[in-house]
Amino acid sequence: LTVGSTSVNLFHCRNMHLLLNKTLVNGDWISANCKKELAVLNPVNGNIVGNVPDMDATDTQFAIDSASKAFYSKGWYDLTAKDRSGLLKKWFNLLEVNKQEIANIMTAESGKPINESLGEIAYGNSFVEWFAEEARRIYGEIVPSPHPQKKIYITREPIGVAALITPWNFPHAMITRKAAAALAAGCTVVIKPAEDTPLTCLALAKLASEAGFPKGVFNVITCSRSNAPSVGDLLCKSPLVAGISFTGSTEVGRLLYEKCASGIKRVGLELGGNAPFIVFESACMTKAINGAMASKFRNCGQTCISANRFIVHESLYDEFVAKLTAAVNALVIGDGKESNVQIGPLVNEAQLNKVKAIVDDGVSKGAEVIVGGKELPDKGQLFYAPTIISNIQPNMRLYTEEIFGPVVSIIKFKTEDEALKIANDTRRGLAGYFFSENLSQVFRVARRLEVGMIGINDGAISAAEAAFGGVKESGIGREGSKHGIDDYVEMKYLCLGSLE
Ligand code: TXE
Repeated sequence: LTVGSTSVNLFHCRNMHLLLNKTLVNGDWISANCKKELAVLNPVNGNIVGNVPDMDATDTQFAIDSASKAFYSKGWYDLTAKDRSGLLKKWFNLLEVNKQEIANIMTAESGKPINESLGEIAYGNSFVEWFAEEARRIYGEIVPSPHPQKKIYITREPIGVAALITPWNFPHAMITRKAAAALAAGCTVVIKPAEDTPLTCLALAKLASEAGFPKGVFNVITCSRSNAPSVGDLLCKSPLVAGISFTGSTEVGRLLYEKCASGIKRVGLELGGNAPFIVFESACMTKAINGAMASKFRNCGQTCISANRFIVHESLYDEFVAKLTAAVNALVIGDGKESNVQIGPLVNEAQLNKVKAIVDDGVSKGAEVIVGGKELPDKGQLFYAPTIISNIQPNMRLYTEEIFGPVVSIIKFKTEDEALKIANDTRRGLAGYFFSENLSQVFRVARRLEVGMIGINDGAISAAEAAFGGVKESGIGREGSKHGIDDYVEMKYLCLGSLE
């Protein structure tokens, strides 16, 4: 079945075999039961990039049933770890070969500059490669027993069906970071990508099926924002789903966590942040400016680990502001399909409105715009100027909320204690950054910052090898690294008595 027609508005692509208008459930490419479709828009100009099924709870139930059946099927349950590793390696190779086409789709549906899309794909693929290797290292334990007649074994087994709900800001990497870990562990997956960016997810699904994952192991539910609550509700409440992994807003994360409580379901949450970025007196200014630009303006500031509050020592303040202003003024803004563009549009109107409202709130309470602070309608429909704002106060949304846009909020400090108090004055605790050439200060501050990840003299911190996740209201659990498997395996204790 085909859903509607796809109006292709892409570029550089002669052969778009990955731009799909159907979704993968139970090994088949299908349309929605309700025959409704969701138009995916290019944020630069509002043109339709493609149409996908707008699936509902009935479709979701079918996907859950398929994933559950596939979990126990011979073709999957009986595979060895080496076989699962081999499938992941094939998927990785196909993702590498097709990276330009995936990047084109991603840029068209998210507005992300094409070089950043390619960068995200390299990052996203690295999780598939990493977990292909980790699949073969999911070891159990043999524990010294206190009883001569009994032996103690601990095995680590896949939890079952894993539901993965992902956001639009990293349409590829947020999926591979979860799905590759789940598949490596031996789980089957039901993925619900964000309504803004389902096309990248479908491209990944197509390549997973080409890699040979058995029918029902890899399922995708594409749906509109209005269907997301009923789809999410079912994923959380179905007894056939063993665990949920969610990346998105703290508000939705909290809701899903509550829904999972009644079934005592495993939950992994990677939620929003409010990252401090501290520039201490001993900082190297070049590193601090490069770090600020990398951390703040990647994906137009729509990154959960993006620096949110810049806390700068009074002795460096003027120089930092002047150099950052020069760097911001040099940014190339435009349609991300052009290879020189560094800043694209915000992903949708809701995000643009959020950025505007947060800046307006600050300005009404006395914040001062140094550069930017306005929309750029001549660039396209959802563009907001890279912005620097000073005189930030704790009662402003610029201080308390994750802005998720290209806005630098600067606060001046005098002492290390004062900087740390400001940095930790938030219920969020995902990433933090600080710049210092003083080694004792490096270890002191790293210990006291209440976050899950820290960039020290560095503004770009992600790696498949490292444990990604937050503290406080920024989440539960870690993704990537050897710990990324933990959300998808359950320990089982075997007590083996005498066999005679
Ligand atoms: O997130 P949502 P939004 C933060 C960031 C941003 C804000 C809002 O501050 O400005 O959240 O963004 C699905 N049941 N982050 O509105 O709503 C939704 O369809 C089940 C940080 O886009 O959390 C999408 O797939 N699913 C973040 C996903 O949740 C539901 C990345 C994320 O959407 C649902 C994105 C429901 N009831 C935003 N409601 C990060 N941590 O990187 C929504 N969804």
